Amino acid sequence: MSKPVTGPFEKTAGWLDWYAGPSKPRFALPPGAVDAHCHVFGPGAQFPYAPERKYTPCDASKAQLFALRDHLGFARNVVVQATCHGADNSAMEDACRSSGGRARGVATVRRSVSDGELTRLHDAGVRGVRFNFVKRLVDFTPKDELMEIAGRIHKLGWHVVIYFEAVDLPELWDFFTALPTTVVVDHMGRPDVTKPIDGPEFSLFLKFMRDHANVWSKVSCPERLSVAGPPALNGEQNAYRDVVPFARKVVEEFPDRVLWGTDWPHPNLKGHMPDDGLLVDFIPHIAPTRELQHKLLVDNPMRLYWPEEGRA
Ligand code: 0GY
Repeated sequence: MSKPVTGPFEKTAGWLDWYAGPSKPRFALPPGAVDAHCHVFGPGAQFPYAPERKYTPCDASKAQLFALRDHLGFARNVVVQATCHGADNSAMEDACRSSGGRARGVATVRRSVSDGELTRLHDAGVRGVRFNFVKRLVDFTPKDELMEIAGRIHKLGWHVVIYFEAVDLPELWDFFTALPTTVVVDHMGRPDVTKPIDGPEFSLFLKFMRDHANVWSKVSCPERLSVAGPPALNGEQNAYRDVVPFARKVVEEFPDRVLWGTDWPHPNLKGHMPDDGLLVDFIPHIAPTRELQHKLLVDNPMRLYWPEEGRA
């Protein structure tokens, strides 16, 4: 893969560039596997970053994303709008349109979005909107505006992706449980993996999924959630070992409502930038059987993002 470059924008101080020489995974992905959470950043010269952004990344283009897809052995991508692009979905839309049908997208929209724009995004491959409640990433959009958007995109058959921190779930519960669509939680609602798996926070998250059959979860981002750290520090077998019980619990209890993604190019990581090949090697630790792996990587994302192909 080519190396990250900086465009016309100054990167946020301390920004870690994505890993340019990922290893080949030892874990063989099933044919048709989907990387269901990844981003494109710019390039800033072509798709400028949003004025209201909270960080300025290094560029991470669609060509670099597709090269990573092929290198790791994925067949398809779901490109999630990153907050550094605000509600300007151009880079994500361009990536979807350039993918030959191998990428679908999740957009960020405001109340002012027209029906025509929604139709255009749908034609490009967008199948969801993302509502972000992580304070360091966005200024909040009022909940009545989000609920109005959810009602509109529900009619298109789209879903809502939600991103929040575990401590905020109680306050957001009523809003989340009133959403009319399928709801996909990013990164298991960011559990604090130093806390017990059967403690109140993660128990509430499991209850959220148990009591609401429309709620799905991405079991992604061990590199973001781990305190134990990456393979280089701890030996490959123990990579991100503190995240394993949390992710495995979700995969085993809700095998038909889980998704996995690389999260390339890994915005806002401190300390280390993961080798995406080793991230793929994490999958069998959280989905130990071929059946679970197939649901996680093929059946579930296909059902949500390419339902017209009717494979699951
Ligand atoms: C992620 C996580 C993060 C960032 C974003 O859109 C974004 O800026 O999603 C984060 O900083 O935790 O899923 O990529």
